[in-house]
Amino acid sequence: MKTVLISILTLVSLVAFGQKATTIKAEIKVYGNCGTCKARIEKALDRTGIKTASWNTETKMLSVVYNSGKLTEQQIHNFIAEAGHDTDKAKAKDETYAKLPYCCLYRDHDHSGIIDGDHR
Ligand SMILES: [Cu+2]
Repeated sequence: MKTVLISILTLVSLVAFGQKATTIKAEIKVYGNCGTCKARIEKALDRTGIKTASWNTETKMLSVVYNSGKLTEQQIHNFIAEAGHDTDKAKAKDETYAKLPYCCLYRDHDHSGIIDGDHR
């Protein structure tokens, strides 16, 4: 009986520990072009559970620090897609993408030759 009780206690504490909210840092590839994209992506992640979010216009990598007790990484992908930007795990709806300004169209336009600082 005592052994059973200890086993149960161990199991309960393991489950409790497993669900403990932890701060996770993730690197997510987000498709986009310019400073306007950066502002849009970071604004989309200005919400509860996300501590910091910073998108690099050069590498197209988003560094995000979030609370895994409040949201999942997939939800972060979905928030970005809702703002009009594709990730490798979530795709923006065509009608959302179509509303982006020209400089932000990353799917069918190659902006790599544009040197203007705001449109890299
Ligand atoms: Cu843009």
